[in-house]
Amino acid sequence: MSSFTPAISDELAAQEIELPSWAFGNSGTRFRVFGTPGTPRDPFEKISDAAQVHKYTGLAPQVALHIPWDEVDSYSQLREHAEDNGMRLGTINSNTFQAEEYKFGSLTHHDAATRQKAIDHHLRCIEIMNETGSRDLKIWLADGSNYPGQADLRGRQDRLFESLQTIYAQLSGDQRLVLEYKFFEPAFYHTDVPDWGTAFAQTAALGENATVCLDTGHHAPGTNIEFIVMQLLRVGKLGAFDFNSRFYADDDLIVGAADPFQLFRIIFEVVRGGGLNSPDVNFMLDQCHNIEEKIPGQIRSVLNVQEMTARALLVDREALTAAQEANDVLAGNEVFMDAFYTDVRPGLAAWREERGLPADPMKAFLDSGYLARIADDRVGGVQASWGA
Ligand code: RM4
Ligand code: MN
Repeated sequence: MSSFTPAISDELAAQEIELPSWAFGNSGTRFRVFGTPGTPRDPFEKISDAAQVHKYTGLAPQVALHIPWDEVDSYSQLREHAEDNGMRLGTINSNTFQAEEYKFGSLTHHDAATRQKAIDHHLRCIEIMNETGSRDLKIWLADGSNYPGQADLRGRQDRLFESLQTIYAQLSGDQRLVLEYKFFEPAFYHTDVPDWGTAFAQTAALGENATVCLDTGHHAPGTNIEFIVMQLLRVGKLGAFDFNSRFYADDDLIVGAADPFQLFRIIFEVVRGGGLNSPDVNFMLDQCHNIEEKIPGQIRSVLNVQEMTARALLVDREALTAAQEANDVLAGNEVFMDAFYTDVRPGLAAWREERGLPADPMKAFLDSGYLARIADDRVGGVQASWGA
């Protein structure tokens, strides 16, 4: 028997984490893209790989696509393939950072034709969403400038809003626009959507189906990310997470690898703010594996998210509130830290077994022989993300 209360077990059972298709393709650094045996040859194979993560963890039934990296002739076939593998197609991520025209910007560009090209790309993404059954269009822009005086900061912000409005108007039903911010890179002086305040201002003006995506790797060092989580949940604008971890910049490392305590603090605020297992908040991973094996890397990440969720759910909220209201600084901190230091791994292993999942998903996957099989089958696979 797992040691969790029935309420905690139920929350854990409801948790879903979306995988990024690009985690399964080749990626690298600015200096080199390293290949891996068994690299997918097409988006179908990326989904097959993602399905392995779900098969062994029960945590990840949805895959996000990146367009054009995941362009296929038939999205209904891709959807069928996903469904045959027990998966759903999820967030559609747009890409306006790899075409020549976007050198000086996309949705913010001063040239109307360039802006239109970027808008059209998003309209194409919405068409794809209609075929894949996806709810969310996620926009991350590489737009920015490198030198003071290079660009009209205000004009770009105004044009961004106009472009987003045109895109937003094409959404239907429960579809959402999710705007992701990042404080720098590839631009170094200014970025057009650098922070949650800008993403909030833009999406608040668009309407209620526009929300903010918080990528945990997109803040300046030392930023109190859990505070942002709290605030966005409080005002009903936290639409999605891109989870990953970082030591320095946008490192896109395994979730929880660099700072497990930060992950705990973030997930605690999600729980506190009603964002856990809420349809309003999509938990996605945004990681690019570079030197480690890709499927095990994703397995490690989703398990880390699950472990921190279990720990966050263990916080004795009543005792915490009592300590806070008594101004008992040390008691409040102790209640919080007690949950963080609890080793939930044996409890989760038992919880998994109760549900017919392997107690040790990583070992079960490695023992399955899947990696050797794809290494033999998929000679010449070059599906790439950053290297494309
Ligand atoms: C960006 C951002 C986006 C992701 C791309 C690959 O830095 O995090 O979410 O789609 O990388
Ligand atoms: Mn991201």
